[in-house]
Amino acid sequence: MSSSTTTINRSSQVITCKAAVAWGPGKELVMEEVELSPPQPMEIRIKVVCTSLCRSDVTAWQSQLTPIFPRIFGHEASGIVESVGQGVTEFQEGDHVLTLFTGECMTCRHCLSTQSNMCQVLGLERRGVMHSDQKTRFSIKGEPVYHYCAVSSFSEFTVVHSGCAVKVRSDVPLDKLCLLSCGVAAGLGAAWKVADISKQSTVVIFGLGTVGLSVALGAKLRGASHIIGVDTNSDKFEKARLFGITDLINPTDHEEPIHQVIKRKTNGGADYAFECVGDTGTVTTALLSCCDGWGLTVTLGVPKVEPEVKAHYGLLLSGRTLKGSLIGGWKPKSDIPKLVDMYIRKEIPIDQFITHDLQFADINKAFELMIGGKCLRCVIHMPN
Ligand code: CXF
Ligand code: ZN
Repeated sequence: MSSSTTTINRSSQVITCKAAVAWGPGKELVMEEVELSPPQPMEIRIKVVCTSLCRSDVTAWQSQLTPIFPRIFGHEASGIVESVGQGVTEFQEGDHVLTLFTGECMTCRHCLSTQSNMCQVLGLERRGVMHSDQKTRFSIKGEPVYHYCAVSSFSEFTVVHSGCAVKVRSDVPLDKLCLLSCGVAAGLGAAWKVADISKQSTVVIFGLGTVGLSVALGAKLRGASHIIGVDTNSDKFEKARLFGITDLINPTDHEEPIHQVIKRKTNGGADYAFECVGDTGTVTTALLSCCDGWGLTVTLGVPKVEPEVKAHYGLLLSGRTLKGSLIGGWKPKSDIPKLVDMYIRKEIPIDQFITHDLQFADINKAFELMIGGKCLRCVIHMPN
């Protein structure tokens, strides 16, 4: 007699899991039991292992401008593939992955260009739904719960498009790697790929959180000779020195405009300026702080209010460049595995950015720490 075996096809089942749901702007997250659909064609379902809190999660959660609630935030995460949807050949169950808040379809004009990482198909999703059908995969009692950046990692499990995840080697701790899913990759890429900082150059960085300090690290590794850090919170200065910042400025200690202080220190302006605050007034200050001729300002921050940048046209006429960058200009699927290898070779000290390890149940604590300027990265560990 042959014994019968039952194979459970997980990829066709709805599961329930715990997620930290935001019910309104700025409202404390609530642990809820949510239903999560199976991965649809070309999607994968991931068991989230770790997720770190990024400033832009907090900005979007607080924003009254485009309230999309209830919502599951989180876009910087690592996990393990639990099941795959129809048509997925790139991933299989058990693969280690990082989520991507801006994906790579590999076939659109931008994915085919070496000059862009702005995928036209799987780019930044701002409406709280999935790219393929404008629907949510999460629900509570049948009512939709919206996504964030089509990632939503503040959940034990999530579903993402297979183009919005990158496979990583399985011998690297996922509790460290999650930082390469956004913040650290964004800063390093801005320094290396977008600005392509040269040796002996002068660099000024506005905002000394994880992104700003990743820029500093990138600048130091490129041999910049003078790295100036600017932040209104002097508590950040001690840590900043460890990342290679040689000169620290708190604008509240100065009466004259801060770009004048920087111009004096840099003999007429820095070679490179990086805006990592998310304030359009600071973008203008950054432009004013870099030099005529070749000064380059790179913006990385996401503005909380006023999205328009103001600058006198003469700043550009005199040779400056203003350039934006999303996830450091990296093509995430192709480039992030290279950063993972660099971490393994001890070329990128990701661990130094982790100031707190928290359990998922304490996720609101991470928000408090971020708002209070008391952390770099809080890594949130999901239950096993
Ligand atoms: C952001 C970019 C703007 C939208 C949300 C995600 N990236 C990193 O934090
Ligand atoms: Zn982020």
